Amino acid sequence: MEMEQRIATTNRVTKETDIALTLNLDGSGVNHIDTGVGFFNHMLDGFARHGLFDLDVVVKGDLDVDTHHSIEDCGIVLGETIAKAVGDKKAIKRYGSFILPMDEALILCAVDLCGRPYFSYDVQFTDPKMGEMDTTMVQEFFYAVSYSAAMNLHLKQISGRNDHHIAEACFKAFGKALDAATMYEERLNGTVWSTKGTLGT
Ligand SMILES: [Mn+2]
Repeated sequence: MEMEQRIATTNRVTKETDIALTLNLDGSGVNHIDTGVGFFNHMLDGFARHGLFDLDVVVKGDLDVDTHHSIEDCGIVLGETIAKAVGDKKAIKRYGSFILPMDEALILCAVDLCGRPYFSYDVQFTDPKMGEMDTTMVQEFFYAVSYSAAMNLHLKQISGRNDHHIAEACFKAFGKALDAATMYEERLNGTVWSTKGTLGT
C-alpha cells in the first residue's frame, strides 16, 4: 500500500496560551519543542522520539501563573492534531499498547483510536514537582490528549519509585502505543477496522 505522510498542524490562541503544533505520524522522531517548561520539553521529546513522530511545538503560556495552562492546552492541541493526522483511520491498526521499562519504573500504556474518549489513569508520584512541572500535570495532560483526540487511553503503573523515571516512561510508552495504533495493516485493504464500519463516534 502506498504510504502517504500524515501531517497536521493546529494553531490555538486563548488569553492563557498561544500554541503552534505540527505533527507527522510518519516521521522519524525529529522534533523542535519549546513549551517554556524544561521538564515538559524533555517529556515531549521522549514521546516524539520513541513514537517516531516528527513534532514541532511552540507554547507561549502564562507561566507567571504556573505551568497548568501551558501543559493542559498543549495536551488539547496535541490531541486535536492527532485526530486530524489520522483522518478517516482507513487501514490503521487502531489498537496499540506497550509496556515500557525505565530502570525500576514499568508503565503500561494502551490506546484505541475508536472515536470515543475515555481516560484511565493509575500512576502515583512521590513529590509535587519535577523541575518546574507539577507532577499532577501528567494526568491533566493525558486526559486532555485522550479527550481531544477522542481516543481510549489507559496508563497504568506496574512499578516505579523515581518520579522522573515514572513520568518519562508514561510519555515514551504513549509514543510507542500510539505509533503501534497508527501503523497501517495491509490485510485491511484500505478499510476501517471496525465491526461498525466506522471509527467516528
Ligand atoms: Mn530523563
